[in-house]
Amino acid sequence: MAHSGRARVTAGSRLKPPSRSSAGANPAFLADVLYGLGRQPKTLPAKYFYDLEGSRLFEEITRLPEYYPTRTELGILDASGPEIGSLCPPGAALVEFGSGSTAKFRRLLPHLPRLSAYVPVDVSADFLGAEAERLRADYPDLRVLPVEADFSRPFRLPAGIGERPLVGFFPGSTIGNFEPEDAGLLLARFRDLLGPDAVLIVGVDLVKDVGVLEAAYDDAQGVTAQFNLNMLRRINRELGADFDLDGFSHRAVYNAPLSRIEMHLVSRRAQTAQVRGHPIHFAAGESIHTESSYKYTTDRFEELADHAGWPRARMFTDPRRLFAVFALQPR
Ligand code: AVJ
Repeated sequence: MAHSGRARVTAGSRLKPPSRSSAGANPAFLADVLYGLGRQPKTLPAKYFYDLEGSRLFEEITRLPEYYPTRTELGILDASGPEIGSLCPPGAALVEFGSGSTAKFRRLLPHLPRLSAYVPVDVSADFLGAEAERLRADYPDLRVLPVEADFSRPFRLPAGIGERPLVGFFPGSTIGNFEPEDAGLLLARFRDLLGPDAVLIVGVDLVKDVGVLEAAYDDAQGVTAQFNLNMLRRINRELGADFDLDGFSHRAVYNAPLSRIEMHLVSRRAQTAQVRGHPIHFAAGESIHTESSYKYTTDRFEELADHAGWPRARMFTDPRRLFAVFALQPR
């Protein structure tokens, strides 16, 4: 299965953009689902939120009044763009990890001095190809070199790119979906990939009032609830399961000792679902942990980055200090 060789597998240990791919394309899906639902407590990997409908629901989430991260990060990129851009070496190539929509790259682009190439890295080839075409049309002088890869695993940059100074771009607080230890390992891998003259621009969601955090993951319109439940809908469709979606409710709680928002699907009653002939029993009130979204203080994130080989950190934030964009340098 996809997680073989990893000692710990927790909900949300992988990422948002990865699975925009089409139905049933991932052969590890069944194994991951049976593995997660066979554990105590039950879990499902957050990466499986993003089928077509899940990606659409996530885009809807980013526009919700309660979901502050996306608009706050875009505001920071606009307000601090000139300063962030001035930290980036002229003529650099920018590598975006889990590029998704490229909307954030487009906001940063005007501030990047003579960018020589844009390298979006994403697991969804279809998505990458379409976005690359649109960018080429809008910026005919920009070299767009998409890489189809899971950035949480080792991958190669396109030939010729290594000669240029490199800027890494990892927005969206995607790093929050990793367990802190894995987040550190990931930053260390980015350091090795990007080299000693790199700059890494990372978006990080900050610790804040519990009410604000929980509302962002449990909105009044119930879009996040639909997003969470869509995981079961996808399992029903792609794995021939028979989850009763009305039998589960969405729950988002802030786990303060671990500084993370947890999303759960809670069984409303005792019930049994079948997944490809495997019975999965639920007690009333039993939950499936579907996602963790870690929140950092600026100090804690700088410490994590420092230990991962990024000792120099500039921090940019919004007036309410909801979100931070870091520009990290290896020396
Ligand atoms: C895409 C992982 C950054 O954790 O805020 C949004 C995903 N989950 N609402 C986040 C998400 C529920 C999002 N990330």
